[in-house]
Amino acid sequence: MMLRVVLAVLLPVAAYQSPLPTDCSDVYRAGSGLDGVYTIYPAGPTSPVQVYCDMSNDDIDRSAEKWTVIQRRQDGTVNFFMKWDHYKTGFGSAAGEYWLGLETMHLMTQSKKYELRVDMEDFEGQKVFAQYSSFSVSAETEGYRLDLGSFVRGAAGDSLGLHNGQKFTTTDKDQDTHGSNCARLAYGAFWYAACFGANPNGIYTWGPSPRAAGVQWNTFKGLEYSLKTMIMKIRPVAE
Ligand SMILES: [Ca+2]
Repeated sequence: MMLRVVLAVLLPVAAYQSPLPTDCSDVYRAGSGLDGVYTIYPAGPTSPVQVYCDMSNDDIDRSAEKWTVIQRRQDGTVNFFMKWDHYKTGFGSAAGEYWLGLETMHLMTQSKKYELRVDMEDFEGQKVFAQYSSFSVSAETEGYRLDLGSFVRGAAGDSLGLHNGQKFTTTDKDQDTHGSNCARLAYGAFWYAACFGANPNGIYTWGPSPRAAGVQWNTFKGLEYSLKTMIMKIRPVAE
């Protein structure tokens, strides 16, 4: 009984002092420093979104903290060969494989300046990453265009640069620069040009794949190797 009274008094004050988190950086600032699934509110209090927060340092880069994961492949349990509406709203599970959704990515990246990091690993245990100085997604009326900053560093190399400025393409919405539909050719969905250097949402296969349709990063393992993991994550750029 006493606890209930105390909570009733404290909660409105706490809510006033701590606005709802819009990304994992906010979650971290509010005192949660552990990796895991958290709820964020990029579109306001009535639209909670579950995300995986990569809060801790890892073994290849000391600065790998407070990242909001926007895409994750790791075991092939989620089907990524999905259509426009799914890529718009998001799918999968924040505890496993998922795509955050283009609308949420747009809302997040129009309110703050974000940087992007892509972590990946092959089936031999080699881990690399590629980091970019900025990442934003335009509105749906502009095709959810990718606006990507410069390649900063990472042994994975720059396979995403050629996707800068491209609109998003799915099997049922062709916005690429290829005569055909790159989502159909590459069994994925992405900011394809004609067609890709990176195919994070391709078909999950195990290692060598004879055709360019897997989870690929050209400057790491080429276009005939499907990676074990691919994780795209963003965080606010320190101003
Ligand atoms: Ca096309």
